[in-house]
Amino acid sequence: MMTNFTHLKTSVCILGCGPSGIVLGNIMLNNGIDCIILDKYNREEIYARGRAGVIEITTVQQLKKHHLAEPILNNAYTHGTCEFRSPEKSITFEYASLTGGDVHYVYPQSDLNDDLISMYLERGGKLLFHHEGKKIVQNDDNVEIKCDDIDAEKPVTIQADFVAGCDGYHGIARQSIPPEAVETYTKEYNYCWLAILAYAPPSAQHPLYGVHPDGFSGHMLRNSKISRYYLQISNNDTLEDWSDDRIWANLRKRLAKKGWKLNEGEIFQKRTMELRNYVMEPMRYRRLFMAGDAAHIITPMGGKGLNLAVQDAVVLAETLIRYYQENPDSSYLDRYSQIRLPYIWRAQAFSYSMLTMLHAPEGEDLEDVRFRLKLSQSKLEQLATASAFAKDFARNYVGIV
Ligand code: RFL
Repeated sequence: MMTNFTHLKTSVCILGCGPSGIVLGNIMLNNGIDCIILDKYNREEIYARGRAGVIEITTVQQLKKHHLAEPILNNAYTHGTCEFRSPEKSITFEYASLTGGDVHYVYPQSDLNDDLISMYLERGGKLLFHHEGKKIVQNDDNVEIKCDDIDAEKPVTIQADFVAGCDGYHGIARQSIPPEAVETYTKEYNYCWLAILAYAPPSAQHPLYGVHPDGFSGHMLRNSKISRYYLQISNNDTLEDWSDDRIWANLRKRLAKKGWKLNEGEIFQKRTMELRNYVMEPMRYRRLFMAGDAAHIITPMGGKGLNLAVQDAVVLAETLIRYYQENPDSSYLDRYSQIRLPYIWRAQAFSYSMLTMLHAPEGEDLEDVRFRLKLSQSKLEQLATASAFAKDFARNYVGIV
């Protein structure tokens, strides 16, 4: 007979199967700590949420330590050069030469996530797809996660010692924390990005960042047939305002360089992307630990979000393993947040500084806009001429901690 209610028990319930959730789950499993991962989507739906995949050296090293780096080491390509272009000049920035050879690994986030799901399932990990977390109930000696089994249309309760909120910025974990229990910091912008994917071969061998009075533009490499582009647009713009012809004309203008030609092709995806920064302190509320985008959001500038999510998961896993294996006082668990926050703020600081360096400032105060434009130009100039500035930028960009 079908029951209309399921009750499960585990040590750590992981809400969300994005990069932070699946990395945490794999490390728990490999260290003999019982866990259950649940995600509101199925595997194909999770895979379909295509995102970029600039992976830092620190992320690779941390995954290596836990035998999870193989997908990257076997499949990623690397780059150690990018180029900044403005109407006045172009700077080819060979950052690998300033970092002692450290480079970025490029591997799509959806492939990495799916490879890690395979590793987890092959080792017998428990993963509930199509289970949507609805409510987190904190008790003195356990926590209950109330969710819906979407396929069976029945409620499920998972009782755990701890819950990891790895369910992204719009998930339920963040909403379950009383506002007075944490300090939050937010920054919003009066411009956003148009993100474009086109069937067009890359127009350069490295990423291009265009700095132009009309606004920022970016050209990122995907593969030999598909390229990604970004354009800074106004928050008031809609997709209808940006015809394909207008997009190509803007990319040609904002990335212009003598003798360079933009390869064009059929645009098959365009979407607007809000830019936002957000940090929660601490990243723990009683039996709930927050990781990845659920705890902090960063603009895509500098490619830090996935990296922070994975690095959170590794530190959280190591903290929980020590807690279970050595039974320290529960205040030991505070160390997760204490370790992670300085790195998160460092990434926020770098990403913000890179964003403001490359974007045309917008605002009503024209004198302020003119002043900030000159500051951006000075920073670009320093990348080419001031070795200490360039080295510091390179180390932060590549993610050396
Ligand atoms: P995710 O990846 O959002 O995963 C959260 C998971 O939680 C599930 N979920 C729930 N499950 C059950 N019940 C609920 N109530 C649930 N609510 C949500 C969701 O289905 C999902 O599977 O969070 P996580 O793990 O914190 O990972 C964060 C990263 O995905 C994110 O920071 C990066 O994608 C950011 N990012 C980039 N980061 C980089 O380091 N390098 C990059 O090159 C890079 N490029 C990007 C990016 C993000 C982008 N977009 C779309 C914002 C490029 C783009 C276009």
